[in-house]
Amino acid sequence: MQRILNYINGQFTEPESRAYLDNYNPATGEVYSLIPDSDAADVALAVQAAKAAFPSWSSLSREERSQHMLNVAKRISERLDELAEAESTDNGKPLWLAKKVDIPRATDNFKFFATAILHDSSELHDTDGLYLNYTLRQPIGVAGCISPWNLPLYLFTWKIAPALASGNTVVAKPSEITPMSAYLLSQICDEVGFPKGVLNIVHGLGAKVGSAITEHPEVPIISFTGGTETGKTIARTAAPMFKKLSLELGGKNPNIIFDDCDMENALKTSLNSSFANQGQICLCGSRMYIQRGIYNEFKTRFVEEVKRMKVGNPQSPDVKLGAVVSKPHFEKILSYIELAKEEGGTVLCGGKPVEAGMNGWFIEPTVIEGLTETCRTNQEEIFGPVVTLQPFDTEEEVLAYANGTKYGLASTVWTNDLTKAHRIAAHLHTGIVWVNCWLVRDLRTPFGGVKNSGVGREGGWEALRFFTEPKNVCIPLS
Ligand code: TXE
Repeated sequence: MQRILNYINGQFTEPESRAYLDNYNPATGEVYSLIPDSDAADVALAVQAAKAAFPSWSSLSREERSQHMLNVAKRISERLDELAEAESTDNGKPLWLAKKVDIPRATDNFKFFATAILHDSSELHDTDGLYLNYTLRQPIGVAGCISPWNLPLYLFTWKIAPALASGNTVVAKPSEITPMSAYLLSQICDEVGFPKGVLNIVHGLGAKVGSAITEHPEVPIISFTGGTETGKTIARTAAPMFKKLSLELGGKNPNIIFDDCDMENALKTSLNSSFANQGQICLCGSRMYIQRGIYNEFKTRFVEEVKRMKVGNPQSPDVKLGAVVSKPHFEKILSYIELAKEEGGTVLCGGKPVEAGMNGWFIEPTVIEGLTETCRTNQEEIFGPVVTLQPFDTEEEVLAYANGTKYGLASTVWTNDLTKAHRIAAHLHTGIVWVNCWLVRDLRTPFGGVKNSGVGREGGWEALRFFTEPKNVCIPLS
């Protein structure tokens, strides 16, 4: 069986413990590879390597750093098919989706930040002609990057690329549930001669490897994407050490559909925003609020379309939904569907596991109505192919529903009234608002949430600024 290895100081290494964890294919329910069960000893070696590589990497010219990163981007594109296959096997997502979205985005992440640093600039403040203050933005040191399983390579590179581009070295940990594409990325770094020790990848459990990275005194900056509870644990560890922290956490995103919307577009996009990647995207809309005038028509048409969505073998080009990522996650999603029924919800379609002839963890896309906005089903992140529908009458009412959770990541608004769109967008308590579209991701825009959805912003200059420390230099003019 294939064994994944850590990548430390440019070497493929076994974990110090020599212990391995099982890695499952969620479509078959079978173990298909082994991953290092690393611990603090491996993290210590990775930090040591990253620290040693920092002076040379941070003093390279921007063009040189950029070129190293572009080499990686190019090789990711060249190995697209293999990476997509690995991602689909590891995660359960449809192969076509990994080919179309996940892997190309990993290339784009490297390209985007590799070229962004060539166009960077900083501020200068003239103090009444007496002094000049300029802002130097310098790399920080060893950055810790911890990423989740839902968009494995996409989110791993979304953190690593800006950290590296701005001159830091990195110790990174992919999710233990989906480690394969990160392992292939380490092979790519090796193939293109990426400088040793600049990017180190340590595999293993969050409670061992993730916490060792967070606790390490020589890792002053942490970028994390994952569950809100894990985010709290990381924040508790990082706070007394005064680490710089970016946390991208869960969501319970509202999808608000006004009766003056373009119904065809709202219907088509809402199918995607509800069920893309089996609903396992932090940006998926999980609470659909539909204005009463079109509620019945929208509901009928939406449910008809959902019933037609094919669930099954991630390798088939015609499946819309593959497997959910793991057995515990499968059980969690099903338990939320049971909870919704107990809370008085009516399942309009779906709600059950799908056989798919593969023994894996498949769930029907599920639509539920008849719940209150305050019940647990509508308050807690399910992170699966489950959405609820609820009618509303007024703008004030729907804003109260939309803003009435502890989360605040993204929201979607459907209306053809431009003034209303601006008004609603301004009043939504979320870091991202999409009007008449969903998941349009311009990499330059600030990305992140408010409330329990996280702290800080990723993307564009926000990310480059996060991964650097601003220093004010003041010089008298006379
Ligand atoms: O994520 P975890 P889980 C949500 C979603 C999901 C829930 C839990 O609701 O059901 O979170 O998912 C590492 N110190 N999201 O438990 O554990 C872990 O190894 C440092 C939303 O799978 O947060 C992995 O690499 N690191 C989310 C990463 O954290 C630790 C995407 C994320 O795993 C750690 C995924 C620790 N103590 C889940 N414990 C999104 N925002 O997109 C774990 N990790």
